[in-house]
Amino acid sequence: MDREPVPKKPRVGEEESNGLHSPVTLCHTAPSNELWYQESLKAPEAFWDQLAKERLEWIKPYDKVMDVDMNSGDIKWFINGVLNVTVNCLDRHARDNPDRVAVLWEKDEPKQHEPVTYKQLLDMTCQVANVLKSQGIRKGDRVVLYLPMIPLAIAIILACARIGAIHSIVFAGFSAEALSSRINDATAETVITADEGVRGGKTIPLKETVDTALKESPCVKRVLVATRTGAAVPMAAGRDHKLEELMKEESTECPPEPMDSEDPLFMLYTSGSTGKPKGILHTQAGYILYTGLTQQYVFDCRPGDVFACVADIGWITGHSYVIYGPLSNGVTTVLFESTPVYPDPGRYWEMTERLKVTQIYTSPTALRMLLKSTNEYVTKYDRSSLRILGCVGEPLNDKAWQWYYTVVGEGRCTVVDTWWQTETGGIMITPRPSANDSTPKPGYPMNPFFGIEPVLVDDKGEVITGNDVTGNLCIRKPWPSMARTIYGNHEKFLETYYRPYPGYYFTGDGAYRDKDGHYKITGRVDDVINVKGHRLGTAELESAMNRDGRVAETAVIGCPHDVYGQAILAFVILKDGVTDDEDSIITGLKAMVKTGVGSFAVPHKFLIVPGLPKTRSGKIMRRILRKIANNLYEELGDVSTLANPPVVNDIMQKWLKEA
Ligand code: 6R9
Repeated sequence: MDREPVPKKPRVGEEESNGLHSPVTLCHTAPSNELWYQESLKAPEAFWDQLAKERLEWIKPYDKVMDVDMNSGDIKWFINGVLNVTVNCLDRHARDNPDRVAVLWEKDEPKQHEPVTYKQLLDMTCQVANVLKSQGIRKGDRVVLYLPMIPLAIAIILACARIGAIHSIVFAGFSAEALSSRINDATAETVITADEGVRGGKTIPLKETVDTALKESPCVKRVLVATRTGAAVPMAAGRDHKLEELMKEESTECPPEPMDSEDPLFMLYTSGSTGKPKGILHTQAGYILYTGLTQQYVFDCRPGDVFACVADIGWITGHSYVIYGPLSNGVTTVLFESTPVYPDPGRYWEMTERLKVTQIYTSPTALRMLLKSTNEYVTKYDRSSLRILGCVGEPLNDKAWQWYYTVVGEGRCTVVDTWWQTETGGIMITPRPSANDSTPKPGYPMNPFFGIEPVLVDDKGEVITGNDVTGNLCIRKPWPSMARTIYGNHEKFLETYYRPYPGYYFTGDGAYRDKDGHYKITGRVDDVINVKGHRLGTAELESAMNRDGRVAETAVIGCPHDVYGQAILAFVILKDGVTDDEDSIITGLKAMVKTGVGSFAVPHKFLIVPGLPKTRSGKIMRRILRKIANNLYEELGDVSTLANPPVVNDIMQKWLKEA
């Protein structure tokens, strides 16, 4: 072959025996990094082949790097390869550095942390894996996890991966109903939970919520209950078991199940434009390769680093950057159980000083909340260990970027605003600190990661070339951690991601490419709203509220909020003849969302209106509602297609009165 070989990186920390596992170590020189990016697009097979060989431990090598058709959505990576991701995350590090800290558990209780070494985590994982096997759980079975942020949760997740069961983590803030619908969609026979969770000094009744959920989930045969607080919780005879008691009976050795590269690893539900959340499915080899690679390069992760991604394990950020990415690289990952403001807004920075955190990865909402307090909460702690300040989930506005960079980082650390999605598995667009990239611009995730080729496409499906342009954000080339399907609904998968713009993966986001070719995300182009960095489908919230017998119809939109990014605004039409006062209706609707989805999804504002703007075919014109909620009355656009024009004025009057 006449192509240039992928440039070898200078090895970092070679003198340290506890270096990152991979021979492809960190790159600090701009030219080779840029070369590497070019190479990744020019010869993707060779690029990913080298990385997969060097970074992963295989039980049996693969025959072919990839077989992906971006038109039909048929996706396969590392064909016929056999491996186990837990060997890559645990065994190889426990073998070389058994006493290295794998997980630093930052407990909810202020100033308390507990280390778990690679050896301990491997032992714990194997014990849980043996419990799962003794309970009859086999490769391919779905296991639903509803868990607090405790080290045993990581062992449970990895135990599923050890035996080849597919984990489906449901964020522990979801309601019983939301949990039950996810259990049923996956037809899971096993649920693993804990007695209670603890967050911000409050307890969360996890087992109780599971019990309620299971009334509607007859498929569940067993519930394993881990201990966090030791609270006495009801245990159904024959169905419920204390996990730690079962673990005592089991050996700390469990051979890893040989898994095909394309066997499912996990599913994770996310909101789309329709009412029903989608179980996004990720597979083995590609996911573990890409999350490890991005964790190392985006965060410039070096041997001995203490990496603190403070996301909950119930979201994709927790999956990829609390668990799989950092553990595959053999670094120390922080498991943060608390909130940014408990016991006070200095929590992150006090933790940074105590644990000597080198990278912190949080959300714009958390930053916007923190910058409201005096800077003393930050400056009184020693933050000299920090090198990289990361952010994800929603646009990082200029004010929050500046505060992060100047106050938290003292102008010394690199801010990485990373753009990606549940569906992409790992970070896609990001400044690359190890690339000595051009100076990051506030509000810009900047550049595609290795192998990623973003394109902007207009509504007709034409690729928009040149710079200083806006369009629908799509991805042209396949990457290893791309989602493979929606569990049980491949049609929906194709319809959502591959049919809108044939030949491309469609992200659902809009983006702007500036004159220098850097990317900025302009927001969702579908009916998904993003509140505090959490994706919520408008249809999901509406169907929860529509169950209130007094309501004829509802419409939910996102409107700008200075802390949450977007606030949820609900327009409500009552049935004829309903005379209840507005407060009682709003209280009822809040309760509906709380039970239907979870407290975190309760709308911030309700507007009871006489009607909604609709097209003649009966579709709600959200565009008009959004303009009203943004006080853009002059820009309502063409209302001639409305079936009921006077309603716009009624809504506007109501909004002006109450906003
Ligand atoms: C990882 C994660 C994905 C959606 C995505 C986009 C928004 C994420 C962003 C961002 C602007 C960023 N988003 N990162 N918007 N700038 N840096 O958040 O996954 O929960 O699936 O959400 O979040 O709209 O499409 P997920």
